[in-house]
Amino acid sequence: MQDLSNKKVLVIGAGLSGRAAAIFLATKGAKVTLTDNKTAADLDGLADLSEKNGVRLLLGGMPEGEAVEDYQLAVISPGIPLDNPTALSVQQAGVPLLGELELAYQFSHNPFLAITGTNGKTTTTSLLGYILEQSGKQCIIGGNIGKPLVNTVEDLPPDACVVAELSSFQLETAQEFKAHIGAFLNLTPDHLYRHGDMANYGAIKAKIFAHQTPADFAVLNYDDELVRAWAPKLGGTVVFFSRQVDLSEGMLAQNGRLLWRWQGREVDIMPADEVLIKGPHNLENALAAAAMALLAGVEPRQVRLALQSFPGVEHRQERVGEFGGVLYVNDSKGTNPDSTIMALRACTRPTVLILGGYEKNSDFSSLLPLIKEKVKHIVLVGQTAERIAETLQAGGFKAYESAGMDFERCVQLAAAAAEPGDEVLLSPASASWGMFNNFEERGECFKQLVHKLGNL
Ligand code: UMA
Repeated sequence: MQDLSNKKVLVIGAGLSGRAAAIFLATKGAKVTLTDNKTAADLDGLADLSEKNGVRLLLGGMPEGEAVEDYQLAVISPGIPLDNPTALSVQQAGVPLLGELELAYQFSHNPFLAITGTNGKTTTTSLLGYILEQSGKQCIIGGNIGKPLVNTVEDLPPDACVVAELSSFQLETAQEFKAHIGAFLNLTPDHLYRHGDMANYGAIKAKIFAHQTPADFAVLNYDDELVRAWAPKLGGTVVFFSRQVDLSEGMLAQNGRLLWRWQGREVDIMPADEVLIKGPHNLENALAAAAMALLAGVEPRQVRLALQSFPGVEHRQERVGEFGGVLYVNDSKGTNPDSTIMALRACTRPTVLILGGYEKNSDFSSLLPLIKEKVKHIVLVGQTAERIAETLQAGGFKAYESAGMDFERCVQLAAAAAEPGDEVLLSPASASWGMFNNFEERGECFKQLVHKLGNL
């Protein structure tokens, strides 16, 4: 990577990613300006960051007279689209623009084990990190999972690796980035308001395999047609995983066992029902993580031990507790219809479902078959409530009510509708924005409200 000392760098967006990038760039001697649409009043801790690191702040948007062409580099936050006015003016002025992932990659000396896909990224990333750690391999776990990479990648020992959850937003600005082992889990509609169509969304996700050579690995879900179709176009060695098909090579779930068929050998890893995280989608996540770990040199025995003990991820089908015979499950990470479908598939009790949140123009009709099969009552909340109500009505499902924008009331209504033996599932099929800063905040709020109800 270039020498950044005394370079004028603009960081766009002062969230997690932008702040980490600004601090990192400042430690490299760059003259950093950090800009955000929000004002100082809405951004906690920025004054302190600015003072400690000598970062100039431009808040409440970029002022009119700011000479964008004077910058030598711009680093954009993943949540900000490239057609944002500041990003456009930077590009028009010919200033190189990259994201924090690319910055982290350019300063890293260790291999990246990276995971993308519409759903399951967080679980697979956490699980892979867990397998590596349990087997004694050193790694850091970060990226879209909520931990910026740029401030941790540089100081790793030579035999460590970077385990990264990567979103399409992060991959969009990748340039030289290469995953030594990359995995593409699945592709279903999400973020299309930003990426336009599925072809473009898929192509951005497939950038996880850019620059790979046969010495690198592209781990693909054979059961997902859109993902499988990338296989002939990739430079890396393709390794399939499949829950459904008895392939001659790859990581497979066949006849109730996890099998690793690779380079002419078959290793029987374990019985599939010993994998602690449950549901068909979690089995796919386990197959992907196991394949990546084995390719990274972990012994099959250690993969088995880790899969037997990995408890899952917070806010992802997380059991909050059972109160009055009702099980409460927090799936706040269910931010699109497909992830809610997966959560519903794993439900074994009559379910009261909490749906709704920020409007991303998702089509909710795909939820209807499972709703009719498993759900007895729905409480709607947030911006998408009205549109989901129309979908439910059109689909002939009438057992729903709306809590408007009142999240506490929505949890109370759900609890009131549940009887002993039921499950209350928060899996909103929508992002949290508009009511919360992120899905973690929404999940924490849900858990607190549930415990409050439980203590009554
Ligand atoms: N902002 C502007 N102008 C705009 C839009 C936003 O200035 O036009 C500002 C906001 O006021 C805010 C900042 O940009 O202060 C937010 O930046 P951001 O949205 O990139 O959020 P970060 O806090 O930096 O978090 C980002 C990822 N967020 C998104 O991609 C939306 C986090 O993923 C990631 O964990 C974090 O970097 C660390 O890498 C979250 C996410 O929702 C979990 N990801 C999406 C998903 O999983 O579906 C992709």
